[in-house]
Amino acid sequence: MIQNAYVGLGSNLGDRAGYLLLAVRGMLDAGLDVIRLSSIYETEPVEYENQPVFLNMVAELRGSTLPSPEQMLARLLRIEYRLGRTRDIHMGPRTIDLDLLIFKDQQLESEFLTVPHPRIALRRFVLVPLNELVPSLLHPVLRKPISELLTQTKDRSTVRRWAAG
Ligand code: PH2
Ligand code: MG
Ligand code: MG
Repeated sequence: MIQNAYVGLGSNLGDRAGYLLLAVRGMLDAGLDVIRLSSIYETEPVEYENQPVFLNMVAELRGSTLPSPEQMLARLLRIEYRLGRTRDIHMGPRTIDLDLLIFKDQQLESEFLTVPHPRIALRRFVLVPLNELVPSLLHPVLRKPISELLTQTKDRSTVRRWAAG
């Protein structure tokens, strides 16, 4: 049983670490109980490769105080908007991207939201920080632990712990 929810954060424009931290503040201000953060990682762009290097991290949110997944998505989108997120190029450069990765054991698919996020197993920039927080968490659809998804992923992109400066 997964108790909590997991949000992926990413930035590759401007003050990247500043945007990650403002987004964490934004989640707390929106009543989303952030209880743990992974390290920050510098990550090679994947899927749409011709763009600046990213900083990525994962936040763990306390499940007992969460709104519905749809309500949560609305709050995350509002934070993105306030931090200057625009949507010009699909998968392209952004000040901040907040993706709902996992919401307890829930599975849902609507026009606006698919949970768990469909690309978790294809992205080292998600698997590495998620594995730092919860290596034994069983993916609700794939039924494998995050640690195993990480060793089995076909993604070969570079992900390394980021040191400021
Ligand atoms: N997000 C994408 C596409 N590619 N690559 C990295 N390294 N990090 C991201 O956050 C990212 C990406 C679309 O959301
Ligand atoms: Mg994304
Ligand atoms: Mg997104």
